[in-house]
Amino acid sequence: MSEVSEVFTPRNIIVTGGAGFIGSNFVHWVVDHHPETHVTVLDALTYAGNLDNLAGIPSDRMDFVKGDICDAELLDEIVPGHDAIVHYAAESHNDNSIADPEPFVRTNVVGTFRLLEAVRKYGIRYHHISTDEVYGDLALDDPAKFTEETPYHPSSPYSSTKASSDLLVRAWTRTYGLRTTISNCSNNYGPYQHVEKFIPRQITNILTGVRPKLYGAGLNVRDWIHTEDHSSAVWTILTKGRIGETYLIGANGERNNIDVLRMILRLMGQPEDAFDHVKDRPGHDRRYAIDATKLRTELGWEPVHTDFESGLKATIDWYANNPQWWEKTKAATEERYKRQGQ
Ligand code: NAD
Ligand code: TDX
Repeated sequence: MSEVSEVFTPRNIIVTGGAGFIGSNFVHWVVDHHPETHVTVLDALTYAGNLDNLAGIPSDRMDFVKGDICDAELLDEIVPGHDAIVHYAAESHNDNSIADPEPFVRTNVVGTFRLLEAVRKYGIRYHHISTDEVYGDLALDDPAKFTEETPYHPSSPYSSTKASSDLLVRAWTRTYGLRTTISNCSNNYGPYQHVEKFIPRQITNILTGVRPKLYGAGLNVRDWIHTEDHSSAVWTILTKGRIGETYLIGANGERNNIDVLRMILRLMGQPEDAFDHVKDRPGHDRRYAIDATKLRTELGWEPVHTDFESGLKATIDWYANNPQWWEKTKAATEERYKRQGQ
């Protein structure tokens, strides 16, 4: 049994990747719920980062630093004076990792190494954001779900770099006594998700008169969680989690892709068969499923967005009402997919 942590009250945190989909949701969540906490966002603003995601945050609550997590000198400049790093920055898309894995090794593995070295040097807390994909996949008819004890078995270049980064955190914690926690979350959905990902891609396809694209037969299962529930879980783990521990985050949201796509089509007033089957993803994981008992029972966390259909409807409305947010990236994203035959 590892050390029982006292409740940690972070006053001045760095959020890496805070201009991305999930990181920016966490920044808003902290600003809205914790007036005592100041946030410094460190983000390289890659194709996936967007400062508009942080619009409306008062300047006395957040500083923004444009920079690369692999830049050790920059970390020496900005880390002192902070009491924790919450590390979201990553190359996050499986299909991109299959087309070009190198940025994934650099940002996800080397970037995490640089942050851990800075945490070691300045003696601050560190929370590591990871994914359920590190556990590989489950068979469609397997009653099992992933737990914190499931062996690592990643399938894609993306998930293998995330698994590598988790292992670095564990080793730095044991060897150097770093004060860390790790969370592995299932598939997120909600506003501000890049149009390369499944749900926003299909919504914005329909909005632009393009038929949605389903990989293979569409029987693959993902365990969906609203990104706000992910944010509340991360705050819970950062403040109450036991040092050195891993917590799985999930909200019992298992659904197969074809059912999600049909729901999107129905909610958008389209025939449920108005989509194309396209080439499957190489190595496509069949099913993810999270058992979040440890997080729920030990730390008392509960999701609030438990009605997937109403969360999906609100997400569709957000994309329909905010075309200026996604239109500039849509064409380039679809060009990339076209080259991959998807
Ligand atoms: P995203 O691609 O939307 O955002 C990633 C952010 O990181 C961007 O703002 C980007 O500019 C920034 N970034 C990338 N490389 C950087 C670098 N070298 N230095 C500094 N900043 C850099 O990703 P997301 O979907 O918001 O995912 C965030 C985190 O959550 C990732 O660690 C991902 O592995 C994890 N995660 C995602 C999901 C999901 O469903 N999307 C599920 C579980 C875990
Ligand atoms: O056009 C598509 N058609 C399709 O059928 C796309 C983009 C995806 N899919 C399928 C592939 C997956 O089975 O939909 C499912 C979800 O795909 P993604 O949105 O690419 O997510 P996934 O590969 O499951 O990974 C996501 O969840 C775990 C995030 O992108 C990761 O960052 C996170 O770690």
